Amino acid sequence: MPANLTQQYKKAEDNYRRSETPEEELRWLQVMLAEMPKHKGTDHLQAKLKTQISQVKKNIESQKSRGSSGGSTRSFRIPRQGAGTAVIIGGPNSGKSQLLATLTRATPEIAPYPFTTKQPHPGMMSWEDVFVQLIDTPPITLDFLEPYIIGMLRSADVALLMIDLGDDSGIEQAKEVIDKLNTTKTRLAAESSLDEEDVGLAFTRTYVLANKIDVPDAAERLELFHEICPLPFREFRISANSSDSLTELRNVIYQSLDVIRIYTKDPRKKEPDRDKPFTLARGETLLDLAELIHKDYAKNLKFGKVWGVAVHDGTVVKGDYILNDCDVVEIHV
Ligand SMILES: Nc1nc2c(ncn2[C@@H]2O[C@H](COP(=O)(O)OP(=O)(O)O)[C@@H](O)[C@H]2O)c(=O)[nH]1
Ligand SMILES: [Mg+2]
Repeated sequence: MPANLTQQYKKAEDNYRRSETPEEELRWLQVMLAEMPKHKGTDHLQAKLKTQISQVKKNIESQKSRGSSGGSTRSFRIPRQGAGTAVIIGGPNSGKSQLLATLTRATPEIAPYPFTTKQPHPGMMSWEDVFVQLIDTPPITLDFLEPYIIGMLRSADVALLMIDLGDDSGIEQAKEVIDKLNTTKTRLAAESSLDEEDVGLAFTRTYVLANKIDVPDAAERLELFHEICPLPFREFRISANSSDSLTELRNVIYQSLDVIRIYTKDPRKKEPDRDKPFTLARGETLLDLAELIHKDYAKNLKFGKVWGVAVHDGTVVKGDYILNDCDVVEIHV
C-alpha cells in the first residue's frame, strides 16, 4: 500500500465503501483518485481506481438503458437515520425480528416458522440521548438472498449475524449465510475495509450474535459452531427476547460507530439545546458540524465558541478545530 494517504482520501474511501447508489460510488471514487498522491508507489492503486471508475460508469449506463432507477437491487432503500446503522442478518427463524423488537419500538412480525419477514424493517435503538438505526432483513440461505440486502450490508456500520442455537440446524444455516455472502462483493469481516487488490470488494464489520442461549443445549451447539466454523468476529451470547442479555451488545454497537455528540447553542441564548445532539465521526471539525447543519453555515463560518473537556469555557476556535464528545458549540456566521 502506498504511504501517506491523506485524511480526505480515507474519508472518501469510507464514503465509497458505504455508497448506496452507483452515482455515489462514482463520485467518491473520483475524489479518491483526485486525493491520491501521484508517484511511482501509487501507480498500481491509481490503475485499480481507474478500472473501477470505468466499471461503475458502465453500471450506471446499463442501468439507464434498462430504463429504471436500478431495478430490484434498490427497491428497498431505507434512508440512513440516527448516529449509524446496524443490519441484522441470519438464517430463517434465528431471531432477527425478535432482536429488532426488543431493542427498538418497531413491531415486526415474529413467528416460529421461517420466511415470516419478507421486507426489510427499520427501527431506532436508543443509546443515552442518541439513536442508532437497526434494520431487520429477510433470511439468507444458499438459494435465497434478496439483492438489496447486499447494498444495505455494504453501507452499514456493522452487521449483526444471528446464529440460531435453539435448533440443531442453526449452525449449518449460519454457515450458509457466510458462504452465500462470500459469493458476492460484500463480505463479513472483523473490521470494515476495502480489498487492497479489488476496490470493488468491501468488507463489513460483523458481530456474531449467538442467540437463544436460554434454550437447553444452546451452549453445546455454540461449541460445535466454533469447531465447524471458527470466525474472527466479536461474539455475544444473547437471548433476543430478553433485554437484560442485550446490554453489552447495545453499548458495543454504539461504540463501534465511533461517533461524538455535539450540542449546539444559539449565541443569543444562555443554555445549549440539550435535547438532540448532532453526531459526527470522531476526528471531525467545526467546519464539518457547520456543513451538517446547513451548507450556508459552512460557507459563511466566521468562528466557533466551544465549551468542553479540551478547552476553557467559551474558547474561540476556527473551522479546523477538532471537536470532542459532548462539546457545546456556538457557531458564528
Ligand atoms: N427461546 C428463545 N426463543 C427465541 C429467541 N429469539 C427468538 N425466539 C423465537 O424464535 C422464533 C423466530 O423468531 P423471529 O424473530 O421471528 O426469527 P427471524 O425469522 O430470524 O426473524 C420465534 O418463535 C421467537 O419467539 C430467544 O432468544 N430465545
Ligand atoms: Mg423475521
